[in-house]
Amino acid sequence: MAQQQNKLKLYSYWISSCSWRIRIALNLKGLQYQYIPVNLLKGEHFSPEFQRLNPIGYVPVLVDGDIVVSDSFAIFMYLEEKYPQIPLLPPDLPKKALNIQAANIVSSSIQPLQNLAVLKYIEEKTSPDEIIPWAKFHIEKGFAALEKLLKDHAGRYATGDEVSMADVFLAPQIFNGIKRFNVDMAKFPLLTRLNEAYSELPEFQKATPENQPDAPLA
Ligand SMILES: N[C@@H](CCC(=O)N[C@@H](CS)C(=O)NCC(=O)O)C(=O)O
Repeated sequence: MAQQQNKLKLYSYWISSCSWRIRIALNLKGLQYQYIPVNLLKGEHFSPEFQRLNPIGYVPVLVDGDIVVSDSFAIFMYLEEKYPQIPLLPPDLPKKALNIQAANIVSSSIQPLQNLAVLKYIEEKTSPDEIIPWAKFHIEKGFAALEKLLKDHAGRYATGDEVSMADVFLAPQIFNGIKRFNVDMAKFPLLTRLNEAYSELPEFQKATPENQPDAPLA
């Protein structure tokens, strides 16, 4: 069983939902890590040093000794295999597939469409007024699919009564939908209920943007 030998390093930005997923996973797995802030608004992700770690220049990046992994999905899978003591993927194959599907809806069919770089592009090519409607449209499409996908499987959490991968990806995305893009959550009762359940868990609370060292002082 792999023990934690090196202190992990996480390159993260306080409000980045992709970084936030990994903060939750690390907390749930009880792994200590060093937090290295990358200020996206100041463009620190475009620096040559950061781009050497992740050529596409996005957070998060995890450094584990000599190993560098970027992309939250890849980092999650890496952590799951390297640190299996507290698993976040269920052994039951259909349930595992459901978790991967739900997580991937967030990470490939929702978040990329509301990423900073995409919103800047929309703003430049159309107008600042198009940003929120664009993001909202894609988030709501994804949320509608997630409601349908999970409705017959959810327990206290997304795929049952144990916290698992789907929850790790859902929590930051639901928060973003509500706080940054004014999504009307009345249309998504299951996601609303899950969001309430997440807010009670210390591992999720510790990972929220306002609790990060690079969060601006209120
Ligand atoms: N698929 C990647 C996406 C990473 C990503 O989009 N990160 C955002 C923050 S959540 C970022 O660094 N954005 C910088 C930019 O858009 O310029 C992942 O899941 O890690």
